[in-house]
Amino acid sequence: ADGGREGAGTAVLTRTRTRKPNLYRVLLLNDDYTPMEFVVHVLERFFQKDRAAATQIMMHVHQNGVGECGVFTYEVAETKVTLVMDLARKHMHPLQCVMEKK
Ligand code: TYC
Repeated sequence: ADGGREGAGTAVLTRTRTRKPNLYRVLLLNDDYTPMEFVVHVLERFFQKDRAAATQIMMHVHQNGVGECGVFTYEVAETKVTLVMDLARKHMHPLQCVMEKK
C-alpha cells in the first residue's frame, strides 16, 4: 500500500492493488445438425483461433458434448455469446453457446 497524508499529521494508507475481475468461460455445446465447418468458422472469427486450434476445439465438443472457447470478463463473454448465437440463428443452425462463471 502507498502512503498519503491527511489532516493534522494523520497518516492514511490506501489500497493500491486492483481487484481481480470475475472471469467467465465461454462454452460451445454439441448438437447433431450444425456443420463442423461452421463451428470451426465461429472459433476462427470470434475467438481468434487458427484453423488447427479451431478444429481441435470443435472435435472436442463433437466428442465430449461441451468445450471451452476462451475465458473473458463478463461483458466480453456476453458479447461473444450474443455474436455466436446471432450468426447461428441467421444460418438456421441449432448451435448453442453459453457462459459460466469460472
Ligand atoms: N456434431 C456436429 C456434427 O456432427 C458438429 C458440431 C461440433 C456441432 C461442435 C456443434 O458445438 C458443436 N455435424
